[in-house]
Amino acid sequence: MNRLALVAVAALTLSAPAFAGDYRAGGIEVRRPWTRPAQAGMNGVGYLTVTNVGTKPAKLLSVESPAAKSVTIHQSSMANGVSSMRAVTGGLTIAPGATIAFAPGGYHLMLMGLTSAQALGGKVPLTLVFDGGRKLRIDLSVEAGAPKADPMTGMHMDH
Ligand SMILES: [Cu+2]
Repeated sequence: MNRLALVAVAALTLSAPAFAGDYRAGGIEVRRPWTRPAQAGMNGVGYLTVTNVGTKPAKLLSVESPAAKSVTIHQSSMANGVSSMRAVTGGLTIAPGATIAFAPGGYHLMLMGLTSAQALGGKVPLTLVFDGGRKLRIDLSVEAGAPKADPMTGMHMDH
């Protein structure tokens, strides 16, 4: 996909309230949940965008999945040229109208100990647990991801 096409897709996603693969329930909206292919027993990494479309703060407390032994919220950061990641404890609060992006280099969901392989084109079920007993059941779609972020993925896409 060339650069122009990518820009067009991004603009379309921003303007469409209910894109395929998006979820909305209980004042929470999730867009474009995805992950990369991974082998069983390895760790997977989930990405998505969460928007609080309600009028009160929402707190993402935990994430559950039958596809992994456990799921934790992680945050990557760069300090002095060194990339590191830490577990986010105590949940993640999203202000009304705010969006939190889980994306390469920032927040992400670590799927620890995958119970089966994540194959390209497949789906990985997740449940996002928010305060107030709200739960949002979503599927991460297994995609090759942005070639820029991972040169090896780009090479394998040429097959
Ligand atoms: Cu991580």
